[in-house]
Amino acid sequence: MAATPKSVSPRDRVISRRRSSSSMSLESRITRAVWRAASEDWERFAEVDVAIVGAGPAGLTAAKYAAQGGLRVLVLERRLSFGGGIGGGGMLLHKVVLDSRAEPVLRDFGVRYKALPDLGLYVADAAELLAKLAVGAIEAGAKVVLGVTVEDVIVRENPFRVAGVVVQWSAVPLAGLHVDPLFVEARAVVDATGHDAEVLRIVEKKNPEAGFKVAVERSAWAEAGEAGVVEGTGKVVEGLYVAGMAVAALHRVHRMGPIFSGMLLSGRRVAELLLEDLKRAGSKG
Ligand code: 48H
Repeated sequence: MAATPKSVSPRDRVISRRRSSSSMSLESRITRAVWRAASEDWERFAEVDVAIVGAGPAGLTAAKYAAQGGLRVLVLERRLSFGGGIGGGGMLLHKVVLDSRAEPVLRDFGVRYKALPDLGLYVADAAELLAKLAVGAIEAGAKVVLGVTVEDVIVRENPFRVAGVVVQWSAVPLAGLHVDPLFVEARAVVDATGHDAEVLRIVEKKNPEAGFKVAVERSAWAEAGEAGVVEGTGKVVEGLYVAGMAVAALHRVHRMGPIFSGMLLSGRRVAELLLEDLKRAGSKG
């Protein structure tokens, strides 16, 4: 008796069509695609113009304006998400506060906000602000890599300068593993790590010859804090810049609560300084 031909299920038909388009399985092609594209990127990350540590409001704003100005910008973020302190809004309520000084930046990023004329303030949705800051930075050409922790810096002496960052997958310290890191050489490093000013603290602790001290931020005084963060933004030592809340730790500025104009303006300010300094020194293109 002749065997009845086995019916082919739609799923098997899709699989066999995909197989015939390539001799490799889909699994093998997925692995190759991730590996190839990631290694091409990491080869470029070995040497960049600017390494920004932290994808909070200050870091992402700095990234957009620096990349827009033609610098090769890499943002390294420890978490698997963007936005730093934005997502928590004001005490977990989903709004953040801004004021008219931040209006040009909000417009550049296409962030919608609502004016509250009786209060002299603007409000925006935390989710929209963080999403649009990230989109703005990426569309300007900055690369943002999540899940990477900066654990040290590269230095050179006579005269002292910071020449890049030392990076590790965030999962490695979390797992308590002893794994040697990799390096990202950068003409400028920006500490945009927020309240903890992590990069500044590492440089201060390991390199007293850098000649600066990191203090602690001061208690809340919103108006003074907003102004002080922008005023204190800038170069700390050759090759090392500070923006955002990390400025407060360096210069003993007051905290300000969930108002973010100072963070955005600080990010824009540091990008302007980077463009002046690095363009003057000649871009590596
Ligand atoms: C990689 C790191 C590392 C590291 C930290 O905290 P952020 O939002 O920082 P800013 O300065 O952009 O904004 C501060 C603002 O969010 C805030 O906290 C305000 C206004 N507070 C006022 C108040 O009164 O409390 O973002 C910093 C980012 C975070 O995403 C960290 O995960 C990341 O940096 N980060 N990434 N390597 N070593 N350290």
